[in-house]
Amino acid sequence: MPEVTPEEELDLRFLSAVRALPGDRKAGPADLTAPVAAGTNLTGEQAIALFDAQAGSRHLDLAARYLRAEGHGFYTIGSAGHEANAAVAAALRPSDPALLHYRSGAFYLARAAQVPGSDPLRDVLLGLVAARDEPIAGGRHKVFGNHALAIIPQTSTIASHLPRAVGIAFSIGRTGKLGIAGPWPADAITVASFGDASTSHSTATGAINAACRTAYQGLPMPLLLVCEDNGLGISVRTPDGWVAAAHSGRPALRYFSADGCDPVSCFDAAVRSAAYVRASRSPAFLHLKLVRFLGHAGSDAEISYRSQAEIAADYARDPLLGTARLIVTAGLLSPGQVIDRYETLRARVRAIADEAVTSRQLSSRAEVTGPLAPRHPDQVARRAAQAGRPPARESAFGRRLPEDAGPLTLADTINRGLADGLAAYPELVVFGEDVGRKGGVYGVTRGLARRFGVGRVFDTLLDEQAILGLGLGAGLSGLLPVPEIQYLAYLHNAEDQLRGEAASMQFFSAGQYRNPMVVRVAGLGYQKGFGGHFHNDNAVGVLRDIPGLVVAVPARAQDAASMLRTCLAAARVDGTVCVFLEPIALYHARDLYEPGDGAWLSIYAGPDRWAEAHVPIGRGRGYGSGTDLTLVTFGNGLPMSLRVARRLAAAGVGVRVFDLRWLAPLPAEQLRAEAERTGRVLVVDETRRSGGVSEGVMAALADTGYRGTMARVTSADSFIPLGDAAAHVLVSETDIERAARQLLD
Ligand SMILES: Cc1ncc(C[n+]2csc(CCOP(=O)(O)OP(=O)(O)O)c2C)c(N)n1
Ligand SMILES: [Mg+2]
Repeated sequence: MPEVTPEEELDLRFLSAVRALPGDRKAGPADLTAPVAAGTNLTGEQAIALFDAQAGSRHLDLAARYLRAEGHGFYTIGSAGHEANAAVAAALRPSDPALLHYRSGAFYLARAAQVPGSDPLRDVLLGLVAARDEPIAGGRHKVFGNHALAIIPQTSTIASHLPRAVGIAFSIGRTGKLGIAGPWPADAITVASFGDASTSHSTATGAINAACRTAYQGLPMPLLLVCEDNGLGISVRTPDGWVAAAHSGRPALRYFSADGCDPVSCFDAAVRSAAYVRASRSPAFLHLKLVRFLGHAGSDAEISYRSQAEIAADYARDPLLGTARLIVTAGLLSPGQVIDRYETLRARVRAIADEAVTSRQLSSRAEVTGPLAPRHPDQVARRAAQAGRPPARESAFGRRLPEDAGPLTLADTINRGLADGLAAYPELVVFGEDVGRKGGVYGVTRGLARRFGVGRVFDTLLDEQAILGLGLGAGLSGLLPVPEIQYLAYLHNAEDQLRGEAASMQFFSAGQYRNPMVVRVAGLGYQKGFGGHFHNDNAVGVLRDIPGLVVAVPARAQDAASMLRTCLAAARVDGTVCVFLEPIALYHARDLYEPGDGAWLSIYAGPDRWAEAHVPIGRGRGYGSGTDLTLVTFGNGLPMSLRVARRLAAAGVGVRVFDLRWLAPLPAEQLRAEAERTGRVLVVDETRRSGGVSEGVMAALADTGYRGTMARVTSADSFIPLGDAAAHVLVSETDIERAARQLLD
């Protein structure tokens, strides 16, 4: 006899258990609108709808396996054993934003059943075969997402959706308070589901903490956290009782729990928890105790870490069987009728699957990358030139408009640029550690909270993942978030929220969801030995390789406000995710060549000059017209290179300096033209020798066909030490001049 596969076993066990249910349907038609039992509001109709969603989900899991075996399917992580989550969808509204665990298939089906015109079985099957017509990711990922169902797609990084969920929950109230039209109804609640092992991930603990703390502060946080607890994270057991112990009794978080194999218990707990969150605008933790069938995924032989007896014991706790039992014992359907429904769904899934395998997959690189990072530079230029109406500017600046304030530093210019942004975009919010009352560690946001109110400029808790998560949720909710990360070194511990979440959202939703964002980051070295590595961090490689991410580095006041306007406009027009990397050492610099020359200050351009001053994304800036040598640089390298250029000019060498201004995308064509004017390029890169900017610049020169000489001078592959020792690792003017002379020889 051929061996029975786990999925056949699951199927057969369910069928025989239903057949064995006692008795036939009671005489007379049951009242489908009445509760199925005393003490619950779950009606017969709802119980049957739950069963349909659960059975549909079960058949999708079986289909994932046969599609894989037939060579058509690419994904086998299923929802079998977790189908109780259908009750959560039943307790919510289809307009409540949902961010789902990869085992929340029955939730997906149950929600779709509330929205006319949905075809969730087809949606999921198209996902399994990576079809181009799949409704959310368009064949880029198998994920539960659907714009019409307010289901926001996830990456597969454990818990990475939770900071965003907190951000969305926060933004439901904040958009209302600011009078901004957002996509969610004012009384919506956010739901996020995840596994038990995931609750231990720092991203989850950080997000749950952020939700609790926000609610504890008295701010609205309508968030329903749903833990689908099957007791396992792949092969690793979650200690018995841990999820309850860790999440019950937490400040400002109401804990609910239910037995996943009992549909009445699940439905009641879901209804109570959702009602609590909706009415109180406070977070709740709904703990569903479930089982996991069919191993972690198709490739996982769970028999290697679980006993046969343990696996078999789970069959008695099958949530689908629990619902079937309820339906039969409540006299709603006979066992035979339950089986008929189950078999009808099997046939529908098979028929759609047969069709799905003929659907087209993404067929070119251009098609795959199309939604990654759309760019409409003309629209961005127009938007960037629009100022807030005069009264908005007047209330932003009072009687002293920044264009009349005389020469400003880089920090002051960014401050005025942010104020102009706040005046131009009513949906713009500025937040981060210390940005509110204190006005930032370097005073860059000084006065903004006072002038624009703490609803728009505010301090957050000390958690970079939560700060970016707030940006992710705010961007999706109609706001224009400008989060600040206090230092570049502290972006790294939260970087996946930019890489995995922000930058991938348009890609994995085929452009249906976007999270516009301008992340301000203070960074880079040269702070005269102060602060050591963590305040002088120069590691930007980690940003430059994120697909679609824009990285701006304004080195001087004259460029900073224009570049900021471009980033804000691109975020608004194209949903662009921008990192605006501000060189700390230049924030308050005034002079360039000699003390007192004031050459690093600049008059702020008034709105009548914004169109002419516009700096498109990826447009660098050239200085000088020498024909002997091109210095290519950015950030702190710019003033150093300009000084070296002047010294070389005194020695009769014609130098031009090119400031990249954008590290991603690089101004490749302009770079080649600047290089060809001299045929000799020295890249001055304050970041590392390995993985730093100069590698990309030299590759871009080679790629664009530049055939002249090139060399580079960089900082060391080192962390930056405290005190005078910092000078040994950071590239210096002496290094630049020496390398330039060598190149000229
Ligand atoms: C950050 C991260 N680390 C590791 C993984 C690999 N991984 C995928 S699922 C999983 C276990 C998750 O267990 P749990 O949260 O309990 O969810 P379940 O699969 O049991 O429903 C792991 C370790 C991942 N996806 N993301
Ligand atoms: Mg688990």
